[in-house]
Amino acid sequence: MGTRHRPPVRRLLYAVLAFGALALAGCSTLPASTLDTYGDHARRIHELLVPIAWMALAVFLVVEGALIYTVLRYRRRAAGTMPRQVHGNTNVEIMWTIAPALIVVVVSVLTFRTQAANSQMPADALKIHAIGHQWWFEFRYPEQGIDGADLVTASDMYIPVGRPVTVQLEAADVMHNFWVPKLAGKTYMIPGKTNYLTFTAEQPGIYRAVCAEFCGEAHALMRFRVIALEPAEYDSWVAQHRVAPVIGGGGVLGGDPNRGKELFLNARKLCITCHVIEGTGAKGIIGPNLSYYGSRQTIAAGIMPYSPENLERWLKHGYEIKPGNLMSRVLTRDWIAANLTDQDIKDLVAYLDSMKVNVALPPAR
Ligand SMILES: [Cu+2]
Repeated sequence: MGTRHRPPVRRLLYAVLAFGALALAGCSTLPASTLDTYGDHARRIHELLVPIAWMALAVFLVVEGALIYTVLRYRRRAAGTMPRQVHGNTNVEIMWTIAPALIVVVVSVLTFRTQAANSQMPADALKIHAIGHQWWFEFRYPEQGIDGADLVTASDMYIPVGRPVTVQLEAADVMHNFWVPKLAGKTYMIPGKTNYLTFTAEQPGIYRAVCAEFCGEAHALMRFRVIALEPAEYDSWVAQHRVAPVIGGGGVLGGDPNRGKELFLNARKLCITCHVIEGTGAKGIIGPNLSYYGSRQTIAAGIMPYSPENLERWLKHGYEIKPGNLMSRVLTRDWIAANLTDQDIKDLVAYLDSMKVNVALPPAR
């Protein structure tokens, strides 16, 4: 006799159950869970989700229960027998028309209430412009700039805890979508159209966030962090950021930050073609503003933690780490081999790492 085989249907069922269990487990443990909220906007959506989920469960149980009951109760028992045939039942038809209509009304009222609360824009909210680019997020602070220029950063959006923030959402190229699951529901960034999203972070924390709209080759590698600081700490971050960065510290990885700065500002090394560093001649606007780069949480739009070692890897192998990224269309493998020595890269890392803002960082949530 051969070995016993499980019927394929049962194997499929096991696979579906296992996948479902894993998926559900993921909902509560991933750092980007919408079920674990730290902001008013996300919490209101969660509070809407819960009653709707219970209603959906009740509908599921009633419908599936009736189905299973009917299948068992009226199954064919003996050859040639037929159950009693009936045509229509007015009471049942009225009931199954009214019940769904009532459910839709309840869901609509709850949804409109949540939408109204979530679209409020208090006048005292902090205004931040968020701009989606392929494939990174830019953040501009018009209220905190100097001499009419915005305070600008990228990939890390700093906000104060307890104060509403109104984010003005725009896109530089294609559609993107701004989503901080633990703080606020996702909102589109659309070229030529401005959307607004207001939310308040209720606890200090570093919150993961993503682009939630497929926007091209590196979409899956387009992330950011929202860093909610206590108000005094946030004010300190702003005050430090309003001053042009200077080289502080002696350099990392054996690099020379002063030589790194010279390389950075050397037009033939191309950094200044695309990047700004406040207070220097670097005024390119295609790529992210790199002022105070040494305080970034991540490199290459959220795809790896910030460290001098990772920054060195990024500058050497960006074309492999984030395929499609615009910098690698210019800084190809061949261009890097011809124009930057290993020591040049260490010096650039030392320069970028030397510009730091001192704030006490909150826990990652
Ligand atoms: Cu995107």
